[in-house]
Amino acid sequence: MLQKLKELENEARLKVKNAESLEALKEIKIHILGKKGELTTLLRSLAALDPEERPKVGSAANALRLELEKLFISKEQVLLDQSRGDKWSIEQIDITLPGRQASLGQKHPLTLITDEIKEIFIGLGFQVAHGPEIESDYYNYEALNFPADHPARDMQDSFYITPQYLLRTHTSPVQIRVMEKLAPALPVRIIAPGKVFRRDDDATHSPMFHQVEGLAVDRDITFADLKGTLLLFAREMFGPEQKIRLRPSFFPFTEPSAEVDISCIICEGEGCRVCSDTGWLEILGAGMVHPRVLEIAGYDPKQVTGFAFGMGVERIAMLKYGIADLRLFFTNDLRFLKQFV
Ligand code: 2NM
Repeated sequence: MLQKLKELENEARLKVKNAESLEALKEIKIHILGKKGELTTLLRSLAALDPEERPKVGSAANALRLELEKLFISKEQVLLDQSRGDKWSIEQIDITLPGRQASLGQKHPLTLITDEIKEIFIGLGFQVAHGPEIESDYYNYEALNFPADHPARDMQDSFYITPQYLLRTHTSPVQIRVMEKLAPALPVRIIAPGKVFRRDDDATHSPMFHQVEGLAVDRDITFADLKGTLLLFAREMFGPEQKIRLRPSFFPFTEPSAEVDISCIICEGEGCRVCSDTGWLEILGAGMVHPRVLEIAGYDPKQVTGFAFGMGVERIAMLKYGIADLRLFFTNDLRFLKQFV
């Protein structure tokens, strides 16, 4: 019997040593230590032995069982390590390869233009102010001297949230809010960039677009200050040879009011398709702040005056970059957006 055990042990050690996979090892284990395995069967046959031989053979068989279990575990570990090693050798990393370039985003063309406009006015001593995009009827219209029956106030022309609140149709309410806060302190020199909303939607009008409005209030601010400021802006933005032209106009919040043209940046005043053969491009509205508006905001219109202006960022971006279709700004086609750095 002991001889049989020895043979079983030798056979098991040889098979385990030669096992080449986890599956093969499992087979061998079942064959030897399983319920119907060789060693298990042998242990069961102990009952038939002589009573005095039984303990000796029994303890040897149990010792062998423990020995073999340990052997299987260590071989299993070896095979596991091997299979991981194979995987690593497949997924080996070539550390000499150049890294994959991470693609960085870039600023939207409208942000680039807004930044440029801001820089110019910051250089002139203006500060940048912001305000809510949902405005009250008071700040959007009333305080800006829009009469109650003005067509812009119609539900058809603006986006109303409630009869009291609407999406701002211009950034002028920001100017009122700042004046209210500062008055009677002087001077006021601010620009208000941001989104504005109007009920328009076609090839040349988007229901959301961007404005930058400017405001200067102080003692002795004149129309000449307005003209000088706008001429300087035009030259910084479009080139040192720029001219500007003012034509009389009307806004409820300024008096007098003007439409401001720059000389055509395509033909330099010669006349072309872009400027409809006039040599001029309209880019701004402007004027002297209406005394009513100053008064409502908390200033004494007998003591102070102010100028204000407003421009559409999309229009300036289209002129500067030669963009033909307004909708390109809002459809987020990367082939378009990637062209601006
Ligand atoms: C424009 C044209 C003219 C303007 C007026 C004011 C305020 F608040 F001071 F009254 N802010 N912006 C203004 C004046 C805006 O945009 C075409």
